[in-house]
Amino acid sequence: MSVSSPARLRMRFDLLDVNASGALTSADLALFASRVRSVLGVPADAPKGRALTEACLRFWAGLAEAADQDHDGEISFAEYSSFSHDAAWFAEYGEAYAVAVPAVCDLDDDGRIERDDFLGLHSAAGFPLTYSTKLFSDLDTGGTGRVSTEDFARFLRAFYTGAGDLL
Ligand SMILES: [Ca+2]
Ligand SMILES: [Ca+2]
Repeated sequence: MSVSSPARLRMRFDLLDVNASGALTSADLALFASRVRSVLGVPADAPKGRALTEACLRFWAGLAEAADQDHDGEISFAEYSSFSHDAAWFAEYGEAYAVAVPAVCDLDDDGRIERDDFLGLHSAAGFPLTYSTKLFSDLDTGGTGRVSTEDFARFLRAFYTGAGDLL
């Protein structure tokens, strides 16, 4: 199974378009954060809940600044397609997200994410189950039934900035 670059662009856009409106807005990132908190049972005012919300706002701010060419508060697929989450963009706007998302899944703070929590996150994000189970197996290199938060963060960075195929 692999996801080519054009397919990944569409997949990323669809994943970011959490409310399936056909465009990306701040509401999508807010909805993502609230769904993830809900599925994992993390209160909005818990430190990791707050970190996730702030990371999502930052991600949105970076998207709006870089990709909303007509400044209408929405990022269309065409606008998204002409933008790239390059490493410099990601370091500024995506890094907090790449840290906060794995952290919120690591409910007992041991640096490992349980399979159910990993799959729960991905279902909250609208990620197809066939991909999330495959991704879990790929990241669970030791076959321990857990994925390290660092490996998951590394995957998230590559998912947004990498040019090669993933999954
Ligand atoms: Ca949307
Ligand atoms: Ca726009």
